[in-house]
Amino acid sequence: MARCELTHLQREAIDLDLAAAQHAAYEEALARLGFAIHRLEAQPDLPDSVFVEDAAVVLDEVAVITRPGAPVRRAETVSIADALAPIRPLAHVESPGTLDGGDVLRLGSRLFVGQSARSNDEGISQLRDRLAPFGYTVTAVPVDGCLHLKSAVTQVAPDTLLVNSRWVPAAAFSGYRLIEVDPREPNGANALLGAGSVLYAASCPATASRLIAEGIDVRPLDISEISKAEGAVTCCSLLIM
Ligand code: CIR
Repeated sequence: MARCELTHLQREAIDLDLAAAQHAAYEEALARLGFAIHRLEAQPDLPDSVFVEDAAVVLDEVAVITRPGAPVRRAETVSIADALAPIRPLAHVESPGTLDGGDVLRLGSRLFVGQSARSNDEGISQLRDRLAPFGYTVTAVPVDGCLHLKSAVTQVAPDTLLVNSRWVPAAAFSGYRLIEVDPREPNGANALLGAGSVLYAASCPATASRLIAEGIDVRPLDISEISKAEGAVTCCSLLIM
């Protein structure tokens, strides 16, 4: 992790023991929500491999193995494809397409995909082609100022999204109820919805209060070390429901 990719952050020392403890607490929080944890082997030569979300888009009918936008991250897809092959037919994003799973927000049969420094139009178009046979629609959304679409918007309840509308146009999500992050917490739009609860960074208490006021069950997690690697709560898992 000390050699992770960084785009919007300056490099800071990461306490690896603390990072491991925070990751273990993250796993425990998912287990408490009822998820069975399938842990992949560590990949010490791939500093960003803990961010498994970026390597695949898993749906009921198919798992699309991505082609991450950062070339140094492309080898991460090998172990993810191995893990998913027994449970889903695989499809692949191919060169010159690039796609990071962090750019893919799935809302039922609709997928919103960030046009970011990591995901290009060719990658988004390939995702659309791979998923069209199953009835999914893919809508490209411009992202500006952050790493991924899900840095700027995530789902927090069936029809409700948490958004930082300075990084993504809120109009792209008309029809959904939007909760805006507290302006002091621009990184607060990444929340992980699972089994009706939301895992959420403890570093964003003002935004957490907004979620709680809307009746959302918020489970705070200290992810300070993961955040230093430009990660957040969604990126450390692939939820298969
Ligand atoms: C990267 O820059 O690729 C990693 N250091 C962080 C990836 C975070 N992934 C995510 O939010 N889906």
